[in-house]
Amino acid sequence: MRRGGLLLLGLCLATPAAAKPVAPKAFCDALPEAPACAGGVPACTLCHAVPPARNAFGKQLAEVLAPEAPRPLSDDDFRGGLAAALAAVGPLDADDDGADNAAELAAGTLPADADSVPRAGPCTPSMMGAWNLCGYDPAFAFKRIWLDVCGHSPAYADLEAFVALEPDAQMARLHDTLDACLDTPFWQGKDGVVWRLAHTKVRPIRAVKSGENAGPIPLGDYDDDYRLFVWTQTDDHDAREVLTADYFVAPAGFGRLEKVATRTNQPVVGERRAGMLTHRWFLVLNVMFTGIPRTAAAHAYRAFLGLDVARMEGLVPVEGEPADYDDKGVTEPACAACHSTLDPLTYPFSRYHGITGRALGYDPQRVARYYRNEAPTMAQTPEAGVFMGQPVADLVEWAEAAANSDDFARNTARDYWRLLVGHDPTPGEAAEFNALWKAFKGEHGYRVEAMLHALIETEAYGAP
Ligand SMILES: [Ca+2]
Ligand SMILES: [Ca+2]
Repeated sequence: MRRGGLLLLGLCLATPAAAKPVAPKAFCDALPEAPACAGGVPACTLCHAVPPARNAFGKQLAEVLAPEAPRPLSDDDFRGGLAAALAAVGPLDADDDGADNAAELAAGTLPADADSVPRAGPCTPSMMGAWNLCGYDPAFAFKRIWLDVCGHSPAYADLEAFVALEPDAQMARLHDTLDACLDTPFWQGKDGVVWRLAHTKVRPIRAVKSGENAGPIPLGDYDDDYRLFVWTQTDDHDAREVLTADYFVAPAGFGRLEKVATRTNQPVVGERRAGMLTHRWFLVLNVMFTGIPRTAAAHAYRAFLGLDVARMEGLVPVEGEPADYDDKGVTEPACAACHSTLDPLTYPFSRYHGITGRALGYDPQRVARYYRNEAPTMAQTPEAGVFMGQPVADLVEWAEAAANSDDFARNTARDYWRLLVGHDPTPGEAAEFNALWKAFKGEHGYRVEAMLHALIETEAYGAP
């Protein structure tokens, strides 16, 4: 076994024996409405000083968590006992700040930090400013929509006319304004707001771009990735197709886009396509020359689901994994904590070529054909994998499961929340944020524009 494999992807933990990768998710299973779960799962610092050392709240919790069970606790004992233990320490005040632990968890403040205390008392209206500082202010929202979505302030006469409207008419005008702005090049054009929102998912590199404005070593044209992203996020389109599309999106002149069945630079055949995940650029960048391309799975998980395996997010360990087909040493305890999730998440990516000479696109024999000499068990690498506990036969099924997951809906809503509200949902905004991503998955039918109409009605957006 190669010890160098221990550093693989930086996923190995310094303290495997004491780490509890299941803890953040178990917490949210026990207290799903806790504000700390609004943005995904709580930070380790809820219970730990520096993991594995516990803070004052973590110590109280550990004392009453499954007291009869052997130490260190198994994951099952931990999960099984957590809800009762949280209830038991609720009336205590770990940080002595006057608010009991239950009140702090409900308010989203930190039960082990005396400087973090639930805010008392209602908001007091300010008489000083033009905006209504105590709640939703339609005039503030009106100006904000103009700036955020149309790219400039409203004309003074428009603002005056808006303020003169009755409240119902003001709300109707806000939605009309949003609709008009959503159709502007500022919002949905090339290099517009939505296009730029894809930067962290695409991770463009000018030097290896092909197509228009090609670099010196043209390997893939990521404009296709941006176009698919913009298409899925605009008009009446289903945002999940960023992961499930079996089509491409091409320029159609005058800044317009159109769906097409093939692109000459896109080698993956129709029934093997999974939206951006099987675009040439995604595979060039994330698969490259790797037999078991863990980077591809980790990037997809992070970019589209908001889960960073390296930060122990989204870990759902699979029995018998990691099998370590490529002999990278990932069965070491320090690595296995993350790789028992990451490796089965990666197998479905292993049949897609990255940068390998003439062979491009999908090849069911790719690992056996090109990588069998890398390790004795390499050729046994399966194509089937596991996505969050759910077996998937291939990447198309992987993408389908991902697109339908709560994490995808939450991450998509969070992208726009960050963009328009300006920061991650705070504990105080958790109720509005949770309602938003659930509506996106439900009544909005994964239409981003429908979700944005709901977002502009939130206090978080419209209260100055
Ligand atoms: Ca307290
Ligand atoms: Ca506190």
